[in-house]
Formats: sequence, C-alpha cells, structure tokens
Amino acid sequence: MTVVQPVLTRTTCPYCAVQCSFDIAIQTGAAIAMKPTKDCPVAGGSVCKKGLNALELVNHPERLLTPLVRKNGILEPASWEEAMTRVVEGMKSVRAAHGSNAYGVFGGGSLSNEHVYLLSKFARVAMQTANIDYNGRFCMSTAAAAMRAVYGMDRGLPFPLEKLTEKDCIVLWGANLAETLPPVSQFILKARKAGAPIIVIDPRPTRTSSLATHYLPVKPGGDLALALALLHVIIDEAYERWAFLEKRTVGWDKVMKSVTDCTPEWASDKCGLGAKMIRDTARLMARAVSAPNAKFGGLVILSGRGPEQQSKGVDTIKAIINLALSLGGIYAPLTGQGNGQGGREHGQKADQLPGYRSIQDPLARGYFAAHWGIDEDDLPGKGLSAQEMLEACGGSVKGLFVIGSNVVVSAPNANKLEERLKKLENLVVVDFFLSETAALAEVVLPGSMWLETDGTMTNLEGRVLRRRKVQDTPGEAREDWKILCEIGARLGHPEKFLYQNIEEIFEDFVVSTRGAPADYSGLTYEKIGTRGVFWPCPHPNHPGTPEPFAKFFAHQDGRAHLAVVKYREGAEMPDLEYPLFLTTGRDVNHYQSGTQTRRSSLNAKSPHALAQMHPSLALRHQLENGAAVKLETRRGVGDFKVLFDAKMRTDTVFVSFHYAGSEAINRLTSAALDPTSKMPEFKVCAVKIVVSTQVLV
Ligand SMILES: Nc1nc2c(c(=O)[nH]1)N[C@H]1C(S)=C(S)[C@@H](COP(=O)(O)OP(=O)(O)OC[C@H]3O[C@@H](n4cnc5c(=O)[nH]c(N)nc54)[C@H](O)[C@@H]3O)O[C@H]1N2
Ligand SMILES: Nc1nc2c(c(=O)[nH]1)N[C@H]1C(S)=C(S)[C@@H](COP(=O)(O)OP(=O)(O)OC[C@H]3O[C@@H](n4cnc5c(=O)[nH]c(N)nc54)[C@H](O)[C@@H]3O)O[C@H]1N2
Ligand code: SF4
Ligand SMILES: [Mo]
Repeated sequence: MTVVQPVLTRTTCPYCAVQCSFDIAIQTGAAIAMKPTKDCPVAGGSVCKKGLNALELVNHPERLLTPLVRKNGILEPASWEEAMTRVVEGMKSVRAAHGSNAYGVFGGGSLSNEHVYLLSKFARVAMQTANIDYNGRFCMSTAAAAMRAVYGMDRGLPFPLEKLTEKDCIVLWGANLAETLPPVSQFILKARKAGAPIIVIDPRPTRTSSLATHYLPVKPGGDLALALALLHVIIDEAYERWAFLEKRTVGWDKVMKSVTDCTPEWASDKCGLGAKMIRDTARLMARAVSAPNAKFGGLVILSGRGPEQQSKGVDTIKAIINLALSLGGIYAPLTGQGNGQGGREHGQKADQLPGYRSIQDPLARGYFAAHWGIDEDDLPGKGLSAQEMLEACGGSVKGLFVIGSNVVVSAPNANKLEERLKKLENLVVVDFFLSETAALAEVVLPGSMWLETDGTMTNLEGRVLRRRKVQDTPGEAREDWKILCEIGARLGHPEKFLYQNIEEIFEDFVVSTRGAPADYSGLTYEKIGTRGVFWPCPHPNHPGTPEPFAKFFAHQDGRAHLAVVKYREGAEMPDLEYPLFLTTGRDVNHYQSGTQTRRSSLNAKSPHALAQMHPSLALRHQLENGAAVKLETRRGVGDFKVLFDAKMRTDTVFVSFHYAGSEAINRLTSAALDPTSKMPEFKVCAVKIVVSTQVLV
C-alpha cells in the first residue's frame, strides 16, 4: 500500500493581528494538522492556544453547508439559486422603494485585503450605497483618527515587534497583550530583562500587569486626566526633550501651556490614583530615557482598547501621543483583528476608498470612478458609521448585508439592536457558522474559512502576509469573493465582477492604491513570499517600509502636529442608582463574539461570562466566589458568575463580551460615541449589582 505523505503549506492564523505563521499538513486535499514554525517572521514560532486550536473548527459539524432561507419564520436549507434570488430581489425591492442608501453593508477586520477591496467595490458600484462600514469602528477607529491627525498617517505599529526589545521604557496602556496578543509578551519580557521599566495602566490586574515592573490601577475612563497630569509633571520638572520637539513637531508651545493646571492633585480623583503615584510614574518614564544620547522612540507607549473605546477616546490618544513625544518617544496602538490593519485601509469605512483615500477628496473620487469604470456622479459619498448604521436599522436603513461580524453580540446596547434588526425588510448574512446575527437573517449564505481561500492580511506591524488556500469549502459553501461577485453580477454589473481567481482581485486592488497613502502597488504574491512586506510599498523594486516615522512623520512638513486636548468626563458616570463602573474586554480562551471559540474545546475552560470584582464588593452583596449575579445598567440586565479578584479596584466590575443570550454584556453597555471616531464607549458605563438566586451550571 502506498502511503500519501502530507504536503506542508505555510499560511497565517485565522485570529488576531499578530498573524502567526503555521504550516498546514494536507492529505488528500484536506488539512489534517497545523504546526507553528520558527520561520514565522513576526513572532518566531511562539503562538497561542487559540491559533493551535483553529483546525477544530474547520470541519466542525455545525459548519453551514447550504444556504438558508427564512420560510414561515424559520430558516430552512435552500439551493443557491433560491437563496440568490431572494437576496437580489430583496436588495432590489429595498432600493426601489427607499433608494440605494436604504441598504447598508457591514464588513469586518477578519476579511482579507482582497475581500475588503471587493466589498468596497460591491457596496459602491453594485449596491450604489454610501452606507458601508465595519466592525473596525468598534476596534481601531479611535487610534486611527488620532494617529492620522497627529502623525499624518495611521500605520498601527510603526516598527517591527522585535524592536520592542531595544526600548528603554514600555508603557502598556489598557492593553492586556499577555491574553490578547500572547506572543508579543516575549518581546516585552526581553526589554524588561535588559532593564527597561514596563508600566501597565489598567483598572484590573491582568496577566499583562504581572509581566510589568509597575502597575497603575487607573479608574475606568480616567486615562485622559492621567495623561494630562503626566505631561504636566514632565514640563513642571523640565524633563521635556526640546531639541526633539523643535525638530520633529509643531504645536508644542500651545500644548505646554494647556496642561498648566493639570496637576497630579487635580487628576488624582479623576483617574483614581494618588498624586505621588502620578509624579513617580512621570519621573520613571523621563529618567528611563534621560541619557543625553537617547534615541528617538526609546520610550514607547502602546495602547490596547482600554483608553480607545471611550466617548473621549480620540482626545485621550492625542494626549497620550503628546506625552510620548514630549520625551522623544513614540505612541502606537496594538491592532486587534487578523486584518484589522488592512481592513481599515481598503475601503470598508464609510468615509474611505481603498488605499486610505478619502471618499470626499475629488481627486480620489475621480481616480476610483475611472478605475471602476463608472460615472463619478454615481460614486456614493460618505455614509453612516457602524453604530450609526445599526441604529438606523428599521428607520432609514431597511436592508443590511453583513459579512465578517456578529453584531448582535459585539455591538453596544444590544437589546435595542436585536429589535432593530428584526424590523429590517431584508437582512443577509454571510458566515460559516450560524452566528447570533445570522440566526435573525432573511437569508444566510455559507461562506469560506481562512484556509479555504487565498489572499493577503496586514498584521499589527503593517506587514502584508499571505493567506493560502489549502482545501475547498465544504458542502455547498462558497468562497466569500465568489458570493460577492455573483450578487454584484446579478445586480446588473456582470462585467465589473468578472474575476477568475483571487489573484486577479489582488492585482486590481494593488493598482487601485497607486499613489495613495496606503500604497500597496509594488506588491505581488511572489514578493510577499513567506516573510511579508511592510506597506507602503509604492513600486516593484521598493523593499517596503518597516519604520515609516524613523526620520519624518507623514504630514507634508514631515512633522508631528501636536494637538491641545481639554479634559472631559465619560458619557455615563456612576451615581446613586448605578454606583459602580462597568468595563469590558477579553478572555484568553475566547475570540470576539465567540462564534468560533464557543464551538471549540476552549469553551470548556471559560464556559460562562464572569463578573470580575473585588471580594469586599461581592461580600457586601452576600456574594461568594462563583455565585450567580445579575448586573444591571440603564440599558439592560444580564446573568453572570462572580469572580473574586483581591487586586481589583473596589469601584469596578469587569466582564468579557464573548457570550450570547443573557450572558451578553453588550445588552448592558453604552452606545455613547466618540464624536470624531464614532467609537462606542465599551470601556465605561455605570452599573449596579443585583443579587440573583439563579444558579449557572
Ligand atoms: N483572547 C483574545 N485575543 C484577542 C481578541 C479576543 O477576542 N480574544 N480580540 C482581538 C481584538 S479584535 C482586539 S481589538 C484586541 C484587544 O486587545 P486588548 O486591548 O488587550 O483587549 P481588551 O481586553 O479589550 O482591553 C484591554 C484592557 O483594557 C482594560 N481597560 C478597561 N477599561 C479601561 C480603561 O478605562 N482604561 C484603561 N487604561 N484600561 C481599561 C481592560 O481591563 C483590559 O485588560 O485583542 C485581539 N486578541
Ligand atoms: N463590550 C465590548 N464589546 C466589544 C468590544 C469590547 O472590548 N467590549 N470590542 C469590540 C471589538 S475591538 C471588535 S473587533 C468587535 C468584534 O466583534 P465582531 O465584529 O462580532 O467580530 P467577530 O466575532 O470576529 O465576528 C466575525 C463573524 O464573522 C465570521 N467570520 C470570521 N471570519 C470570516 C470570513 O473570513 N468570512 C466570513 N464570511 N465570515 C467570517 C465569524 O464566524 C463571526 O460570526 O467587538 C467589539 N465589541
Ligand atoms: S497570537 Fe494571534 S495570530 Fe498568533 S496564534 Fe494566537 S490568535 Fe493566532
Ligand atoms: Mo478589535
């Protein structure tokens, strides 16, 4: 008997923005094993359990194998012909009755660059709607807006991760990377070993704070006051780096004056930290980079979603950037989703065309009208942002097409959202599992998973990496791009969606970015290879740009444009009725809305949503560790299990957002938006504890 040896194919993980490389063993056309590889250009073979576990889901018995169509209120298996007819008739009828903008398109940061580009073209050319946006509004929009304003460009991390090991001081501001981007911990630990202070700022102790040399248990939403006060101390004690500020920034004088009154004493109550702790932290940061020959970027401040997912997030990040630059340091966000970076560059944002071009820029509009072969007047303008679009559902938005997001679990104020989605005339969801959002749809189309389609992903460092197809979609499921192309063709534009394979989409996409801020036009699949290329890469001989800000920032004058920021509070603060802060985030065992990880063996490690709180707070409500508890906000109530944490602030409860039903914390969260980025305030609202007798098993 001949034994068929498995073939190994290199691709990247389906989950987070690190985008670790894996070798997939394929036998007779199917993936049978996946192994990390030391050749991984990002993390050198260090991976996490989510990635290691990913293959479990590919052949999972709950994979969607046929389209589903709602009949008499129930989703039933249907042929593609029947499902497509329903989709296209639904879209046409919404457009005929209410106009093109009555149909919304909602994408996600897990989709490849090719799929994102195609979705942008699909929305603007085939659906002719202005209303396309995506879950990155819930994720990266705040950091992106602040970086674009100050640096002139948002490139996420403006240096390769391994450079972290050379830093003199690292601040992890509301970033729990030991649970959310685990392989990044190795670089933090190396920097610590080399003597760099590691400062973690988070309302709750985490695995990341245990890697730190210093930990600041900030009050939820207290970040802006803290950043202003730290800068005040830097200036008051004359630590600022004048030569650097003069050479590389504009606006310092105004910023300097604006923090005169922001003393640590002023900030103390607002951020819940002692004035001495604030002063000592500023001194620690300043002294770590005080050598006369200290290099640019010796101090690095990295944010996660903690300071970003706030109604004042953009101002908070601008204040953090001012702080970093005052010491000749650099700020950067840690991008979250697998293609969180490419996802925000290539046109699924309501105000953007592919390449990070503004949809309101006449030159960009002209370029894209020509590229897509349409009349410029037919190219829609700026549309509604994600949460605005979801809130318009059942109102001005009558139909919604969702691909790559499970908004019923992941969007704020979810009770209202479910009601709104039920009012839609047409809800179409493309997914590979029946997510909570898909379960409400009129039509569900079975799409592709990460190893069933080719493409590229841009990781948190701005490194463009290859995804490789290793097996076919199961049953009747189809690759996402084929689904989009077919609907586009059926909507009357067959010639615009004539791609034969995904590389053709890639080629069309990279050409479209030529001359744009996010210029990918020098890339080919071959050039990307297994090590990836950093964008921008504007021509075929260009090596890519690992460190775009090393000498200049991206504004025309090459400088960072510092912005004056004023203090303000969160949209909803604790009061007599709802006396505690509720904040939310992630658990190491789950990914996002949990569509995938709640179906995997990882679920057994974290089967329920936990309400993490200080034992004294719990015991005041006669709650033991593990007890069932109801939490209530002005928007909703939910069922959780108490988790004691003696290092937690006594005014704060933390819950992760990966669960559905009555354990979905987004039934309670606030949809207050940042005025610039339109980011919902997932990290701050007011809550009360209601004792429950229900027992969760
Ligand atoms: N295991 C796992 N990993 C993931 C994901 C996942 O779902 N699961 N998702 C991926 C995605 S899309 C993203 S965006 C990243 C997110 O990665 P992170 O930003 O690391 O994750 P979060 O848990 O949302 O938030 C980080 C920390 O912010 C803290 N925090 C809460 N409120 C505040 C506040 O007001 N101020 C400050 N300073 N901190 C606060 C929380 O306690 C939490 O520890 O993770 C990626 N990786
Ligand atoms: N309370 C609270 N809420 C939050 C956050 C928080 O910190 N707190 N964080 C926010 C953040 S940062 C994010 S990024 C969002 C994430 O939340 P979501 O936008 O819901 O993201 P996912 O859970 O990744 O949803 C992706 C869906 O698309 C499917 N999918 C994944 N990949 C593909 C693909 O390639 N093709 C197709 N067709 N389908 C695919 C998955 O099965 C899943 O159902 O949640 C936000 N919500
Ligand atoms: S760190 Fe992120 S990319 Fe790497 S294996 Fe884990 S989930 Fe996948
Ligand atoms: Mo995210």
